[in-house]
Order: sequence, then C-alpha cells, then structure tokens
Amino acid sequence: MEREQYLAAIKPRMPEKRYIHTIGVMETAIALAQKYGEDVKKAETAAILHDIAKYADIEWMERIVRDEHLDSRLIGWGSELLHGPVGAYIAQSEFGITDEELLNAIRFHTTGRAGMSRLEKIIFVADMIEPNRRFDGVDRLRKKAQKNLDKAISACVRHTLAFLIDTKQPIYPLSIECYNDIMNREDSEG
Ligand code: DGI
Ligand code: FE
Ligand code: FE
Repeated sequence: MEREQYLAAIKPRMPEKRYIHTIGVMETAIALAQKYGEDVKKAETAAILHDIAKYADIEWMERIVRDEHLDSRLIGWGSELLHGPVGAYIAQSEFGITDEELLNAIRFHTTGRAGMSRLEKIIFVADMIEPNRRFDGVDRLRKKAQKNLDKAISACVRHTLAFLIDTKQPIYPLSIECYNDIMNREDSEG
C-alpha cells in the first residue's frame, strides 16, 4: 500500500490532533531514516501506523492480547501500554504487513525494549521529537537526534522514565529492560 492509502485508513480512527501528530512522526521518521541509512519506506509506514490502536476499545484490545497470545503482562496496564502491541497486530491482520522489523517498530514504540533495531529507535525518537510536541527539554532531544541516534534514544528513554517517576506512574518491565540495555552499552563503550 502507498502512503496516501495508509493515511486514509488511519484518519477516521483518531481525532484530528492525533492525525496531525502522526504526520509529524512520519516526516520526522523519514528524515531520520535518510540521515541514518534506514529503509525510508519502512520508516514511513511504521510511523503512519504507530498509533493506529490508540483509540481502540480497551476490552477489545485485552481480548486481542489473550486470543493472539501477545505479552500477557499487558493485561491491566491500560491503553497507553496496549496500543503499540495491538497496533502491530492490526498492521499485520488488517494491512497484511509481514515485515517483522516494521511490526516491531510499531509494537515497541511506547516502551522500547532491550536490543532495539535502528528502525525501532527511529520511530521511538521521531514519536517524541516530532514538530508538534511541546515539553521542556524537547529542543535538546531534537538536537541530539540530528547528531547521534544512540545518544538520542538514550536521552529520550531517560526523559520518559524520569517523567514516569516524577508523576508516580508504574514502569512497564520492557521500559526498564530498555533503559538497562542502553546503560550497559554506554558503560561498555566508555
Ligand atoms: O502514543 P503517544 O502519546 O504518541 O506516545 P507513546 O506511545 O510513546 O506513549 C504513550 C504514553 O505511555 C506516554 O504518556 C508515556 C506512557 N508510557 C511510556 N512508557 C510507560 C508509560 N506509562 C507507564 N505507566 N509505564 C511505562 O513504562
Ligand atoms: Fe503511541
Ligand atoms: Fe505517537
């Protein structure tokens, strides 16, 4: 499927604001893919579909987790944690996407995970720094993304975890594994 077809498919599934965010993620992901030598088309498609499940019914999403044997730890965590894994399921079942790299970029876009691929990092970072995002520190993250993808993902993951701790929210196991993996790599790189 082409860009315009994917965009037409997601538009009715989300409010205008989320659609504008998605366009921002798409443009940012394409630019990062070009900069870091990643498949531009894959980055484009993953970005367009990354939040497709954001407004899906939570009971339906939990049913998908059970029926499709997704990560069973997801039950009870709510739509913020469900929409990535369920989004990957929709990409596969409704849009016929079979590329595991592309599906993983959608699946892990909220939490990250240990051993993220370049495409996963690009989608995670693009989601945080797209032009419509406004929060303290976003400009520093945007500058890092222009310089070094590994430094950018490190800063983005640390920013998310610091925010979760500040706002007293529980941290999903994959988010912690992602953080530990990045810190261990930085340690071994000196
Ligand atoms: O869907 P978006 O709003 O574009 O962004 P997202 O999918 O990266 O994140 C959605 C929300 O999930 C965001 O408010 C941060 C939150 N989040 C990310 N990791 C965790 C988390 N929430 C909890 N409770 N635990 C996590 O580990
Ligand atoms: Fe999301
Ligand atoms: Fe998003």
